[in-house]
Amino acid sequence: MTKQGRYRIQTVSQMTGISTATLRAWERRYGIPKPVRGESSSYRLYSEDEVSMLKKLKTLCDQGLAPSEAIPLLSEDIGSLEHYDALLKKNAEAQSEISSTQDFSQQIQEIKIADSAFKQSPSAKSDGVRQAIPQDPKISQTIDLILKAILDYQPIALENHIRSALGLGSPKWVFDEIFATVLVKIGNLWSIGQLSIAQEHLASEYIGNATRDLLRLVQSDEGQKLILLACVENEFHTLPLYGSALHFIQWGYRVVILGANTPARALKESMIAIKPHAVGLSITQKIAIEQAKPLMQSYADVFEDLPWMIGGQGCDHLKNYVEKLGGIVAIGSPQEIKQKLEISISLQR
Ligand code: B12
Repeated sequence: MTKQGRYRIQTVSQMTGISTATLRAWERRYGIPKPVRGESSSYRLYSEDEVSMLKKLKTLCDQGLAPSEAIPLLSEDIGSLEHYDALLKKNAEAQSEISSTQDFSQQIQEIKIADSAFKQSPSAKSDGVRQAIPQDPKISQTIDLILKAILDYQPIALENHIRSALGLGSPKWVFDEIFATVLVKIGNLWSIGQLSIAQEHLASEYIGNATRDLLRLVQSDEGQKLILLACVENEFHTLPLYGSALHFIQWGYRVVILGANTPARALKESMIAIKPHAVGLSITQKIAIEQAKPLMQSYADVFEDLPWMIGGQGCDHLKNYVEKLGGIVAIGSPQEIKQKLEISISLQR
């Protein structure tokens, strides 16, 4: 056995049965293996020790352990497969408290592999795609359970796991850390063909219901400055709008949410009726600047002197144009966005 690097990644993949994408993903995520780089090239070179370690890791993963569970076992002094078996049995017993079958960890394993495959794919580099990396194991377990219920089309389990997520933190925290993470993972899985549109709709429906409940519970119905919130015309991603509403409420505003696909004329009617202090528009799906310009102009015409702000994954490239029209673009830290809005409202009134 040797620690000297000698095998290139393709060879190691053939020797171990682990794909090159997974080898790179494990290296990035867990720091294992740690191949050296060749002196005359930047190729990864793996030693025999590492190949043998990877074979053990693969055996453990094939038997149902996630890499994060299997890696700590590698550092123990494991001489024989009987010892592996004992560890796996112990682990399987612990797992059965969470789920009655090993399908669970296998399915979660698949989600994780698909997730890391997504991160290597060209879509991961496209605009508007957020990466979600939950840190706390309790949070990631809840996220995994919600995802599994979605993948299995299990509405009752989905409802239950969403309900238990609600107990983990404040409404805004639950939305940002759990729901948004699930949604981003769903988007990632969908974009590499690992999740269907029906499953995406199921998730949106249940997470949407829970978020509307949260909004109803946290909202005060009097006394504060009012923000009118809507998605721009042809925008149907209401969940980001709800997420932004939780931010506004936490900053001390009251919100009225008009929802999806709201043209300027519809906003005008509601502005007359409820006299908001500002309007927030949400754009998730990126709109080409040539189409966005007349759209933004139609809103600016209606808002006149009323402070207005656009936010969401699809708004960054509109910054210059919207600012020219007198609007605010929600880019920067929540604190900065809050401050810009406060200044704009105080100058107005
Ligand atoms: C759920 C979902 C759907 C659901 C929406 C359900 C619903 N009621 O919202 C459905 C199935 C309807 C859907 C449809 C489509 N979707 Co979709 N969808 C998603 C998904 C998976 C999650 C979106 C989400 O809720 N994210 C979580 C939220 C919380 O995160 P967020 O957007 O960052 O929101 C925060 C901030 O942006 C900010 N914010 C948002 N708005 C505002 C406003 C203001 C004023 C402020 C201050 C802040 C603010 O606050 C929020 C909370 O912190 C995303 C994947 C992803 N990565 O997001 C794709 C995604 C957004 N969808 C996408 C696409 C392409 C589509 C479709 C075109 C698919 C199709 N071919 O039909 C359609 C378009 C529909 C339309 N015309 O709007 C792409 C968009 C790519 C792009 N950049 O343009 C994504 C990124 C998927 C992907 N990986 O390609 N989708």
